[in-house]
Amino acid sequence: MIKLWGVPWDRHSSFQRGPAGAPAAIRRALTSEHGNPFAEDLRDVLQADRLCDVGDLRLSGGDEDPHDIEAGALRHIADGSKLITLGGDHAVTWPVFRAIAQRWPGCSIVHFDAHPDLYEDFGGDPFSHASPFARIMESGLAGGLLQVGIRASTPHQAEQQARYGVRAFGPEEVEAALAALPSGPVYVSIDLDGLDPAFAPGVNHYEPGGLSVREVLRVIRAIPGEIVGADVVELNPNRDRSDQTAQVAAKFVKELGSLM
Ligand SMILES: [Mn+2]
Repeated sequence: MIKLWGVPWDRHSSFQRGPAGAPAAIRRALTSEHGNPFAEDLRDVLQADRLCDVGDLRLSGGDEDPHDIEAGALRHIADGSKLITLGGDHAVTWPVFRAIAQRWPGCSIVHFDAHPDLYEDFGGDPFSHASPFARIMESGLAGGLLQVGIRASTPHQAEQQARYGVRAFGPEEVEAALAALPSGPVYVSIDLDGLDPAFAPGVNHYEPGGLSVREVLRVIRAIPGEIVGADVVELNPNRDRSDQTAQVAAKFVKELGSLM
């Protein structure tokens, strides 16, 4: 079974809050009567015995939040389930991945984003939403990190990519990314700002010139390894237009659910 849970956590966002409201917005889009529950391969993903919505994690807002997120993820996968996490901002990925890596050691990561999110710390915050992959890569818990859609990096983060052997591909390098996809267990992390703002306007950090929805789906479908977990993060419903970005997030949940 695949569990869908929300982590309404945006305490470590650097620019503005909002992604804590994303799980509710994505659920509304997922179950809206404007669409149907079938993925593109005609699988009825939303049946409760396939994609089971286990609700949102309750967070205290204190320093124990990361521990609570990791413990919550561990609890959900303890019965053999796979997990799709609705952020929240990208800071959720570090504690969630810690849980995933306990069950699937050496799991690789395929990460869609405009930004590498590899800052050693951001404004003094090592748990910033701009730093989750620095924490993951320094921990040695990931078998490798492949980034797609990167177009807003910095010299510091380019150094971090080299230091940790990260394979990064810009929006014009989708074919090269397809050829470099990892086998073995894979965790998929989708920051919606990896997409062009034309497709996903409901994010905090606009970075024009990004991926299309179809390009992300192409890459996900081409992953040769087993997808053992995923997250969709950085939706800010306050900046969305007519739930357009929430619909994109819901689409990724459906297609990931079917693939998983
Ligand atoms: Mn980003």
